[in-house]
Amino acid sequence: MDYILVAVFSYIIGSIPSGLILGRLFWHTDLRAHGSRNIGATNAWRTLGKGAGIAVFIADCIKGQAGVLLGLSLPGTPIAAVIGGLFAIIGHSFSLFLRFHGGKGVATSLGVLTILMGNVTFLVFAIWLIIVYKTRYVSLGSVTAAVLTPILAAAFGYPMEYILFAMLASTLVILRHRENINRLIRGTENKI
Ligand code: NKO
Repeated sequence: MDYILVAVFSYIIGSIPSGLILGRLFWHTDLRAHGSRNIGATNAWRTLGKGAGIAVFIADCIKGQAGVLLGLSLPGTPIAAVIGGLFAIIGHSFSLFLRFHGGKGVATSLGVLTILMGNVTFLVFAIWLIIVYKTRYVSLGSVTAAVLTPILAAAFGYPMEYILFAMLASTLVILRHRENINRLIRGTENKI
């Protein structure tokens, strides 16, 4: 029962469309009508500038952290933390408030990782930065980081629950980037 409550509350927290809210509130812009039409930090940066990108990144990251912390408030196994994190990411990507549309789960996943696996967070973030800096394709950085996350989680010897979380989150993030991947292959992907 407790696990279900964690899942439900984390899903609701994850569903809060930070990018859409911040964009509308401070820039009077609906991100869904500009750039890649995504509500994530990248499109906020691309459409509204650096400040908006960083603000949306932080807000989306906090949603992931909140989900995990909610799970960690339960005594017992790491499974509750994983459920909290995973449902925050699911909420972000299939938002209750956006008719089950939403973002791509990158910043929210990173938020979860900051609490569950500090060293993996540091490494994937560094790799993401290098790829984005060198290629200017944010999606390429995000997909590569997603592929590496479960591998690194296993390499560092994290509990099975965390590795399973990394595999599921990674799959979700990659699936959410299907159109980006197609554009990367065709050479028509947006740069930042
Ligand atoms: O607009 O389709 P777009 O070009 O915006 O956006 C593609 C982009 C969407 O993602 C975002 C969020 C950007 C946050 C940047 C933080 C860096 C994250 C480091 C890696 C995270 C690893 C994910 C782990 C999954 C298990 O991609």
